[in-house]
Formats: sequence, structure tokens, C-alpha cells
Amino acid sequence: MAAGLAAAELVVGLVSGAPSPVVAVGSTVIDLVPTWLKDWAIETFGTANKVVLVSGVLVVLVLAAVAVGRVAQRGDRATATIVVMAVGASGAVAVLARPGARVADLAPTVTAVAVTIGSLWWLSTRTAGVTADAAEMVGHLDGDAGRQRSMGPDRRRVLLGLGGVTVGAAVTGGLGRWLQRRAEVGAERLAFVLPRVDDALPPLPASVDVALDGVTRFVTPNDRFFRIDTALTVPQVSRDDWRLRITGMVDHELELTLDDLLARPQVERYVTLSCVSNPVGGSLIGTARWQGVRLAELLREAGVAPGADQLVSRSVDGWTCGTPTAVVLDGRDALLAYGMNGEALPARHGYPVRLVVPGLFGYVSATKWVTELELTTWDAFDAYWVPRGWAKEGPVKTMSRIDLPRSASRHDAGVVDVGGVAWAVHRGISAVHLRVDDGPWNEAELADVPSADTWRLWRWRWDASPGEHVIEVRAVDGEGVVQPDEPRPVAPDGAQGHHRVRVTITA
Ligand SMILES: Nc1nc2c(c(=O)[nH]1)N[C@H]1C(S)=C(S)[C@@H](COP(=O)(O)O)O[C@H]1N2
Ligand SMILES: [Mo]
Repeated sequence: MAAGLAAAELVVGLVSGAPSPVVAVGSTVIDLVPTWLKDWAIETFGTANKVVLVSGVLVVLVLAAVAVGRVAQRGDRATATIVVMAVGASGAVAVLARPGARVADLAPTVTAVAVTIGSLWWLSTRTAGVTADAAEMVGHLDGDAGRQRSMGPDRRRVLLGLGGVTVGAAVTGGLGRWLQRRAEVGAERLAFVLPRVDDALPPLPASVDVALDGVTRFVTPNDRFFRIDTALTVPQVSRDDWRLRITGMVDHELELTLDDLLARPQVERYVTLSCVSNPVGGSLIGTARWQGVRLAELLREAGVAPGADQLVSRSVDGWTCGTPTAVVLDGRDALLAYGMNGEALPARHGYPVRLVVPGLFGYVSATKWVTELELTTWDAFDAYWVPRGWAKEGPVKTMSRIDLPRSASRHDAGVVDVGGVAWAVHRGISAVHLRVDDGPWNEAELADVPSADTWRLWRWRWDASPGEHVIEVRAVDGEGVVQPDEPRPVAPDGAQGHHRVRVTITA
């Protein structure tokens, strides 16, 4: 089976766009598992959940391979072959179920099955000798010398066979992976020079940060930006192949290339992006300087028909997202972005182009690897997460987080620095309050922000007395609405509640 999978990797490397059956099965599992199980996986394994999933698929394959091997060892090669074909068939079904699948996509899976069966037959011819000799030995045990004579060469034959298959698989698989990496967009991305922005943003003042170690920085570096998506392998979309189609309820459909997009007026904006699955106190949130073009201008050019109240965006991997058209057109800086913190978008964050809409959770606004914008109605279409139990609309809730002191940490009595971040993206943050052990609320000192579309850092100096204490934070948004305390889970429309940390103060 290792030989089969390795051969599949080689074909994936040779035929651009053909999916590995392992990835296809994993992706199908992602789309099929119930929401509670997916939430559990994200909660338990965090962003490593994809590694866990692929490992799970491989474990199942290893168990199947062991079963097949045992059946073949008993001499029943026909049944063993049928089991391999059945496993392969489930891979094929998964491959064909991927959005936009073509028959040619079956090439890696078919290769995997053929090579697995070939290896099975070849190896079982070799083990057949050993089994026969072993049976003979049981029949007339003629001493150690005889045993060595009958075992020696056959055992060597089997081990050599297995070794040969293993080495062949390693070489083939390695070559396949190497070819796949060569096809990735990494190199072209590094060569992508972002066009100049006419009204470029001034450099951020130091006052957007608080000078406290352990508190998040205002700008999240690209390599530390959270990643959430349903894609098991990062889609590789070359800038030359990328197209954006604007379709549906528009006066005239548009199709743009990346050069068309880059020729339009450019803007850059600091925007905080957050995930609806972020629990109270969680870190599925980040802030970047996004560069791109205004989505509203593009939509106006296409001519949005009255009544088109939902903007559905699609990515190359078939993921869909529904955004209120009114929000995109209400004057905020909804962007088709290709730049992130002065670089081309990293592949994991949507290279070459993604959506960014300030004020909405990622699942209803931030389509990565975006290829189509369809103007439609809320009644006509439910995007990916909606049938899975998430709200159709997802405005970001007012939220605040204590980064410092860490939960369960110990500190000396006296002044203890408390610091963190608060956000109510697009409404802005007007105040942050802290209290200890349900005492009176205190005002935190707020850092500066470039606009209401980002999070806001804050700090508070706490005069701590010895003992166990609970520090609690709440934010007030730009409209004066206080962050509610009543706890609510992340589903269906984002967590609610105050973040608290428990600390020990020593005398
Ligand atoms: N193509 C695609 N885009 C997607 C998603 C996805 O699954 N597929 N997930 C969305 C969700 S739920 C979030 S929170 C943001 C996260 O963006 P990031 O990974 O760049 O931080 O991407 C959004 N865009
Ligand atoms: Mo998300």
C-alpha cells in the first residue's frame, strides 16, 4: 500500500491539479463531519487538526493494508485484491466528489490501486515459498540444519522483496513530493511586486502598541497570522491562471485577470480579521495591512440589480461564503486584497487574491483564493457554513482579551501590569474596563488606532494585594454599547462573555 500511495504522489506531481486520494478522502471527511465533531477537533488539536486528520486517514489505510496482507498470506489473493479495489473505490468516489472534479483526477487513485495490487501479487509470490517451506518443516522436522536450509534463502527473498518495494516507494514518493513542491506558487509569489499605492498609509505610530512584553502586537506578522479554512492542502493558484468572474444579478457580468485588478486604483487599510470559532480569550484573530482594490467600485461597475441582497463568493476549492451586499456597499473598505503587510498574500492566506470586509467574521466575508462573486438573494443560496449550523450573517461581536498576566501565573504584590486587546471591528472601541474579584470597574489606558476597523490594545496598572484574584475585562464599542457578560458558545454566531484570568499574588 505504501508503494501504491507513493506512486499516487508521483502522478500527483506529474499531472498538475490531480488530487491525491488521501487528501480527497480527508477533504470529504471535513465536509461530512457534523459541526460538533469539527468544533471538538479544532478545540482539541487547534490548527494541527489537519495533520491529525491526514494521520487518521493513513492509520485507517495501514489497518486495511494489514488486513489485506493477512488475507493474501492465507493464499486468498482474490479476496485481498477485491479489498484493495474497494478501498481504492472509496478514494475514487471522494476524488470525484470534490468540486470541479474531472475524470483525469482519478489518475493518482487508479495508479495507487494498480501499484498496490501489483506489489501485493509480487510479494505474495515470494511469501508463498516461505509458507510452503514452513509447512514442510512442520511435516518432517529434520533438525536445525534442515530448518536453516529451508528458511534461509526464502526469508531472504521475502525481506529483499519487501526492502525493494520500500526503497522503490520512498524514491517514487520523494520524487512525487519534489515535483509537487516545484509546482507550488512560492517562487512566483516572491517575485510578485506589489503595485504602488497612491495614497499610501503613513507609517504606524509606536502608540498603537503598548510597551508590555506578552501583550499582542498591533500588526500580526504574516507567519504568525492564524489560519482557518476547509482546505486540506493549500490551493496553489498561479497569478496567470487566476480569474475573477462577477456573475448573477448584475447588469453585465465581468471577468478580470490579475493585471486588470492591478491596473485599478489601489488602497491599503489596516483591518482586523477574526474567526467566528474564536472562543472568549482565544487567538483566532489578527490584524494586517491589506492592499487591494475596493470591492464596491467593482460591483458598481458590474451594476448590482435591486434585490440582490446576498453576495456569494467562491474559491477555487469550491468553498462558498455569503456576505450582505448592503454591507459591502455601505462605504466601508471592503477589499479584494492581494497584499498583506507589504508582501503578496501568502498561499495559506489566499494567494493571489482574497476578500477582506471589515466588521464581519471570516466565514461570511474573507474568501481566500477567490474566483467568483455572484450577486444573488439570501433565499436562493446557503453558503458553506450555513447548513452546518452557523448564522447566515456574522457581524463581529464586541470582545476583549487579557494577554497579561497569563492565567494561573504568580506575581509579587504591588503594581502588576495588565494588558491586552479589545475589538468591535468597524464600530471601534471607545473604552476598556477592568475589575478584580467583582470589585468596581476601572478604566484601562487605550492605545491609538488607525481606524475603527482594527482591534485596540490597552493597559492597566493594577495595585495587587496578596491572595488569589480573578481579573475581568469588558469593552465598550464605538457606539457606547457595553460588551455583555452572559456567556454564549461560538455557534451559531460567535462567542460572547467576559474574559477572566485567575492569578496568584504573593506577599
Ligand atoms: N477559500 C476559503 N476561504 C476562507 C475559508 C475557507 O475555508 N476557504 N475560511 C474562512 C474563515 S472561517 C476564516 S476565519 C478566514 C480566516 O482567514 P485566514 O486563514 O487568512 O486567517 O478565512 C475565510 N476564508
Ligand atoms: Mo472562521
